[in-house]
Amino acid sequence: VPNIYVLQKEIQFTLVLYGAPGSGKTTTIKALHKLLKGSRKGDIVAIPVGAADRTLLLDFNPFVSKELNKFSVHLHVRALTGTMEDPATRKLILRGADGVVLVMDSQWSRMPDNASFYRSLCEHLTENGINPASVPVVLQVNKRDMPDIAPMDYFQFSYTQSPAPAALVPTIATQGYGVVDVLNTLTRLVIGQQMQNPTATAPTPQTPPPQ
Ligand SMILES: Nc1nc2c(ncn2[C@@H]2O[C@H](COP(=O)(O)OP(=O)(O)OP(=O)(O)O)[C@@H](O)[C@H]2O)c(=O)[nH]1
Ligand SMILES: [Mg+2]
Repeated sequence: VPNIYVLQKEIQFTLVLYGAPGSGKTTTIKALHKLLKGSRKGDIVAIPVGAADRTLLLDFNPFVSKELNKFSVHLHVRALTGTMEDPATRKLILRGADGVVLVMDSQWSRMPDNASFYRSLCEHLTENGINPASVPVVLQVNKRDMPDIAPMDYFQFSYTQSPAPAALVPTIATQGYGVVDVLNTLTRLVIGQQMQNPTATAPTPQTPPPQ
């Protein structure tokens, strides 16, 4: 649930990048850091969470949102990196998520991994007391430059269960293509949900899949 400080006119929220090892989470965070204007971004911080796993944090400096009644928006972006063998850390990373980027590798050979991380996303959100249908999810369909990739329609048709991604965004994280679009799309969804549903506790109706 976003922290909203009405007196200070500030809203803080956390976006989590979730996806199979090798899908492109670290590359996406690095690309965002490189592409965003200096005044907007903080540093990338790596926090050890186990022998092989680390959490990457990218903190944005607060920026004023016209959409949100001139509130200043303070964005935290978080991703787990490493083997993710421990389901406990996979679950932990989703705690307090206000929006999720589900990063998928477009290659046909990665589909079983994509499907398994999609399923575990639903499970771990539920275990964290978050109704999967109430969290905006953007499907980041990464590695569009690789050979043997599934078409965008494949992702569109395969992932329409709860949590149905509100948007699909094709990316080539290594080239920075599409990553800012992912961030903007999800930020807009989280803010939009917040404006419709200021208490943020009542579950919102599930977003229909995009046309
Ligand atoms: N061709 C291509 N390679 C990519 C793309 N995105 C990431 N990669 C490569 O895929 C590999 C894995 O990317 P990472 O960003 O480390 O993946 P990750 O999700 O952070 O992986 P873990 O930290 O192990 O969970 C790296 O060699 C990247 O350079 C892309 O869009 N196109
Ligand atoms: Mg990584």
